[in-house]
Amino acid sequence: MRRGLGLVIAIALAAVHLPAGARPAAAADSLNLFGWSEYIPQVVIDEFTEESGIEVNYEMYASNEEMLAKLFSGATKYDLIQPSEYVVEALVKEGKLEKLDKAKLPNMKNIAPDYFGLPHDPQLDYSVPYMSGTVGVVINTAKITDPVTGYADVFQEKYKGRIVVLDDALEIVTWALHVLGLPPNDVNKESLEKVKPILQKWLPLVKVYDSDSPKTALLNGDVDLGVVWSGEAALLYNEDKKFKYVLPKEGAHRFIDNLSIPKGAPNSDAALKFIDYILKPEVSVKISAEFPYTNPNAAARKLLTPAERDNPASYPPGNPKLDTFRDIGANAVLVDKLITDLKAQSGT
Ligand code: N2P
Repeated sequence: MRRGLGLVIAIALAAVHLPAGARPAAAADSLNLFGWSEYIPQVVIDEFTEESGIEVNYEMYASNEEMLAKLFSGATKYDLIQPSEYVVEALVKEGKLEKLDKAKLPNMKNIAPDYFGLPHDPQLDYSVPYMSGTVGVVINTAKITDPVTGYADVFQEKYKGRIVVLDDALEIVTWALHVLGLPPNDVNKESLEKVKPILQKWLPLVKVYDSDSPKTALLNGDVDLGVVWSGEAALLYNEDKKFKYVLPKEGAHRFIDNLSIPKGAPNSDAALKFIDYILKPEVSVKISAEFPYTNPNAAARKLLTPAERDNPASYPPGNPKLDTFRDIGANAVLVDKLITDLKAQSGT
């Protein structure tokens, strides 16, 4: 690996096995949307099409790295992507995002003020917050009676074969960094050497890797605890109060997922229309209803039901101050390799 290679280029070069992408739609009134799975309600997309006449081709991914690999494979010209904050930081650095025409985004006024001034895009010139959330521990308290307060409590021999985790290399590595008391953004060759022995113990305990719908294995009783996205934990809690969500005591981070337009997007006007559409409070609450993450839209938050507002996974009590991920450059490739190798060793 050449030194100093940016994250985006490094990821693209590392992507050797790419699934065939959908071809861009030829019609002028169309939008190629590439977003996270289990995140954008179909009803929101359908109502947007009804109102605007713009056909939406919606493709999904389960990690930022998967999105980057496909974006740079060039198989499809996407108009709208949904990168997390650390990926926005990298893409902006490398000039890969269109500057947003704010005159076409009047509903940006609805974004809560604390989403401005963050390091990845302080003025929100290239990204509009879609949803925010945390990653934490979820426990089926009907099955697990011992206290579980952090990562080290989850990854115990006695829970072998009862654990679900996100299928996300960067996430997994940062949990081990937290356990070592190392800053989660200190991801490099040296720190990866330190987390390796921990992960060698943890990964063989895992039964299910799932970033799309980790709630499923918990709901159907395949596993009893795990480390998942907060919105998934919120859905579990809605289903049954026995599912408890805790922010790990060793440290947690919050993510901010955004809508951004890749440089050279063929239908950037349609993309701007979609962004402004989802910023309408009455649309944004529909997203919260189906995918109960932390809504960055202040006007929409006022429309949430008390039950939605009181879901502790969606809106953590005490509103703890949590850091976000930063761009780790080409070290992303080392993270991916470490987890791939360890998974192969552990036979999972
Ligand atoms: C939605 C995934 C949450 C995104 N399924 C985590 N950044």
